[in-house]
Amino acid sequence: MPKTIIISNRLPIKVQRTEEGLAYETSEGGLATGLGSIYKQGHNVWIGWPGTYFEDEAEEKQVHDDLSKQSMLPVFLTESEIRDYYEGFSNETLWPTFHYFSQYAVYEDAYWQAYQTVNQKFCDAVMEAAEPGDTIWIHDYQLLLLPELLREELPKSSIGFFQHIPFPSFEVFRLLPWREQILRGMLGADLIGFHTYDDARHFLSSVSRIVGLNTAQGLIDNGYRHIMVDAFPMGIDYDKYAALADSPETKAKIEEYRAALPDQKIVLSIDRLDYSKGIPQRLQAYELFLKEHPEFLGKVTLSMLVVPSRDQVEKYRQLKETIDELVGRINSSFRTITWNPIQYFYRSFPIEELSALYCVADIALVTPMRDGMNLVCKEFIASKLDHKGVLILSEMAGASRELADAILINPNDLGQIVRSLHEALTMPEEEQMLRMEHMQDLVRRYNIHHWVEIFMNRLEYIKVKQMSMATE
Ligand code: GDG
Repeated sequence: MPKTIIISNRLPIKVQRTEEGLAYETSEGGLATGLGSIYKQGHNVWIGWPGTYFEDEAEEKQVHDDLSKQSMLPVFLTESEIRDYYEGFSNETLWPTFHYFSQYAVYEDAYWQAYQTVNQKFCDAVMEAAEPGDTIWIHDYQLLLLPELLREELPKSSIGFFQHIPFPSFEVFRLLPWREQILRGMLGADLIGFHTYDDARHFLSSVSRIVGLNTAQGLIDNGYRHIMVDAFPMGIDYDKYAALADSPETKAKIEEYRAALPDQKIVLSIDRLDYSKGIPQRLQAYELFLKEHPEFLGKVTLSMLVVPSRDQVEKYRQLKETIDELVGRINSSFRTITWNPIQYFYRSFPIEELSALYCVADIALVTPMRDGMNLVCKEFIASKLDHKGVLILSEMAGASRELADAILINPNDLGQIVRSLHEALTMPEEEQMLRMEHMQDLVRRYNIHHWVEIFMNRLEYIKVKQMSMATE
């Protein structure tokens, strides 16, 4: 019986060492929810790194046995692989390049070597589980070489690849010394998906100019197969966020927050710590807003959550310092005994508290410099049961292609962000509700389950099309 194999760098699980031994916490992330309906069925399996380094083989064996009961197969990485493949090539070479921060990119041969080794390691793990006829779905930029490695082993199988981060224009992508190997790696897939048409278009243009293949109509002809490239904007588990907003736990938190911030307009900002998210620019715009609109002093609070991420990488440490300094400067310049302009949290929150924050926020300020999609803005929309609230959204987020009823801004234009904040804070309720309801219809319909279904159907379709083209 053919099965589906999902592969991502991280398994949807956190392993913790407790006094009673190893404990496993399953991820609540959107991808895990969407794919949960697939990988938990029959013999289907999810393959990935469990996120931690294990010192001895006995512990690895235990993790392997425990996870296999939950349809997961772990790929173990050594300390140097974590450093060079994950923190190195994935996060210091590919991440900055793909987010148009190529000045931050590190071109290090040792990183590239580790990236190839670990992609091969993933291939070996897949080969332990795979049989002819299986469908394989590979996720994201840490595994760009895997489609081709698997194609060599399983020439006839269905291989899908989805990239969760942007694909940059040819002029930026070409800067990578390993550009051709990377593209050839991706071209092992039958279907290559991105969040937006622009990402797909950039990818096709790189394939045409670097590899020299014909890419007409989003179909790449490599002489053996036709590979389809398309946009699949990812959605969220809408019902989950709507139900959370209605839960007694969230309602209790909402009361608590409202009592703590009486008569305040709340502007919400939530991101992982990352330079692609535009956090310093957002703070500068807020500072400018307070200077230009003194009538709002004492009446507006920026609730800013920054979730710790990649703190082993130097650029992220520097970014944290920049944010700390800006928050300190703004709070010390503007605060009064009874009011603080910014509530800044550098930690992650339980999902019920996140939900309560989405509910109480009057404005979500989402201003990434670049973002593949951005799910935070969709979660904010799903949480607004009273249909009130305004989304200010960067044009550089994939989500902006769908959410035309947000106030769209260029994150480099601080004056425009200031004007948008003012517009949002003074927007009549009827207009807020009209815009919000439009966005809710869209986010509800194009949810995570729809995304999974569309991708899987398209993969099936291209396999059938390949066969009919081969016999023509
Ligand atoms: C990559 C791409 C693309 C945040 N703080 C807390 C928390 N979160 C959750 C949010 C949301 C997720 O983290 C962040 O998702 P994003 O989409 O905004 O960003 P990335 O992590 O960069 O994801 C991105 C995505 O992949 C999917 O393809 O949209 O462009 O960069 O779900 O809710 N969750 C909890 N506590 C927190 O404090 N529980």
